[in-house]
Amino acid sequence: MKDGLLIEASSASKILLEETKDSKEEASEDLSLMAKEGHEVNSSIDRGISHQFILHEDEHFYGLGDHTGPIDLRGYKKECWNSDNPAAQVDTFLSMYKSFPFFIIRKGNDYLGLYLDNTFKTIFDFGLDEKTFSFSFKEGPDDFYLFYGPTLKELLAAFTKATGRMSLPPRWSLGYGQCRWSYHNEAELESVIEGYKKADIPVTTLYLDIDYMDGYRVFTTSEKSFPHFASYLASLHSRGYKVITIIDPGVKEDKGYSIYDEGMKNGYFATYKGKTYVNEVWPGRSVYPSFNNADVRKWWGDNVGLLSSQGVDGVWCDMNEPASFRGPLPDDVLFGKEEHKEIHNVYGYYMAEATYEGLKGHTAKRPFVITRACFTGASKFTSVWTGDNQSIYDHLRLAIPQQLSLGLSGMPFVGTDIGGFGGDTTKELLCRWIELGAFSPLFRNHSAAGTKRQEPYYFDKETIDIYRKWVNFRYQLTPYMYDLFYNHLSTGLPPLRPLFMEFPDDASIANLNTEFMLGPSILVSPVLSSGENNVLLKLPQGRWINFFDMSESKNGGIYALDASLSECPVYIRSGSIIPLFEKGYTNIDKTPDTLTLLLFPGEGSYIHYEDAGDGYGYIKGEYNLYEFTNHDGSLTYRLLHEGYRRYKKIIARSLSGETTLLP
Ligand code: MIG
Repeated sequence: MKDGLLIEASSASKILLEETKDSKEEASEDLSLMAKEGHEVNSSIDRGISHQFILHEDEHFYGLGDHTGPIDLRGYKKECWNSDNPAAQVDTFLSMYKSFPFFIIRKGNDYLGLYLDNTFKTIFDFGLDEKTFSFSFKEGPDDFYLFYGPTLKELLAAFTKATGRMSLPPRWSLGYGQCRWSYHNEAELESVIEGYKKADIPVTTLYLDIDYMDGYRVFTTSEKSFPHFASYLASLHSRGYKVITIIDPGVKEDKGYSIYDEGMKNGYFATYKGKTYVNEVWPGRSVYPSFNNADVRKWWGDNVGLLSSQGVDGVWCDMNEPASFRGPLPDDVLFGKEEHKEIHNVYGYYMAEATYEGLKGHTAKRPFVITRACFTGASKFTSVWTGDNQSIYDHLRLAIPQQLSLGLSGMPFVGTDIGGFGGDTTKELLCRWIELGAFSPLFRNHSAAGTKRQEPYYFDKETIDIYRKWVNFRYQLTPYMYDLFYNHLSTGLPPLRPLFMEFPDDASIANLNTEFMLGPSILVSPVLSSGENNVLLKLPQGRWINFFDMSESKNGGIYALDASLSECPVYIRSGSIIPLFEKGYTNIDKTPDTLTLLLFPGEGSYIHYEDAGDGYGYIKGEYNLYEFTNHDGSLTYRLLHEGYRRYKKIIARSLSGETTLLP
């Protein structure tokens, strides 16, 4: 694309995108005085190529990964430059941990996606001057792709087809997890297990943060803290738990440490002015693997394989922006032949790829990776969490647009640190967060070292009861959540969806930041502020049924609803079928014998996927696919595919009672 060239993308002769004639290099203002006074000076003013488009009144902008602020980016400026910024995340943050240089323009009922295929720092201005919007960058290719729906769902299908979708995650990854920086040893993990048992709250995954390592040396375990690492993990497995361990990219500069020595011998680390580049992270002086090199990824993956052979079930990649304690890496640090300024935004992507391939190559199970930093297309390898939020209501609220924006950027498996990572949580905040978090694919409570303990059993009986209610609810919802990942394979759609994805004709709900859909059927409207035992529920046009009381229904509109501390309003689109596992289902490795279908009043159909929950048997056809149809409370079904042992019992529950079907 040349500067000044007019491009038009039109639907039925409507112009959807119109480049201004003076898309060009922008002049930079002199802000040095402000900088002298200590103000943060926007680094983005020094631009190279800029594409500028005419902004119309009816245009709104979405996507760009887990940016802070509202879901509609109109009026905001953002940058893609992966950043580990420890300050409390606020709307004006320019960049977060991840880069998704992809945004969606909604113009009336039309949707246009624009993907800028450039890994260098890129800048997006969604109409600060109220006349134009633009994107710009100093370096890298001037290549961008347009995706046209016409619907948002079709647009996302096309975009994820081009950039990649997530394959089926292991079902256990949808279970509940407890994390803390850090559980230091077996005794601490045992006390977590005990705490959950006493509280009668199920937990599937236990996380080990950086202190399980020997002096933060990646791929080691501490002899002192975990002297019998593999056999201890085996003991956890025998009791039904999964274990996810953190790994960091920074390799300790330490002669005699095999990872360092091997990497040095093979030239696997980044260099600067002819020498291995050293910065500082948790292990002290550290070096950075060049994950953009396939040999380095293979080597890294082999080490991930060794970790998994000790019993680690999933791997959590942190600090891969990459983070550095002694100032940022210079632009011209070399990762192999490529400069840092080009690799920076894809560093986390490549680390996640290396980690995923390592797991995949070393077990017959489905890999599960979580990463903090990544780039467009990373869903092929990894899930994400939104990084270091804080125990504040602003971040409970932010969780909704953040997760929705990730989904609109092609990332389906998302979650936030439940309860908030930094700072001390409160009883009320924790309760409200578990109610929201129960709908996130990644369902994990995590908190920082030194903060008030955040495991639910440290709180009073009321908190424990509320927490248990929502964790149990989530385990029951497992088949619906898993179906959404099956659905993602063919549609590219995320489980968490903004209302306008499902109800594009209702402009009144398009920019809501307080509600979301889980899949096509479940609308969630959590309480997001302290002291408020109510919500202002906005329902799109149609008929909605209370999930917890099928006899109560509402038409589209706005309602003031009570929601006591234990309640989170959940409304179901009429005619929906919601599959549940039985109360008490917590052994998430096991496909249960019974499936319950809730048939909400109205007409609708639903595709349900059943398999072993892990491994690759499904690729050989070892799964069942059911099509259920809801005729206002009565059920018919067809088996679309049979390749796995079937449920022994299917129960259909509707307003008129319960019927049992033998499959
Ligand atoms: O500099 O490993 O976002 O989840 O607990 C902090 C310690 C490093 C940042 C991660 C957080 C994790 C923490 N890590």
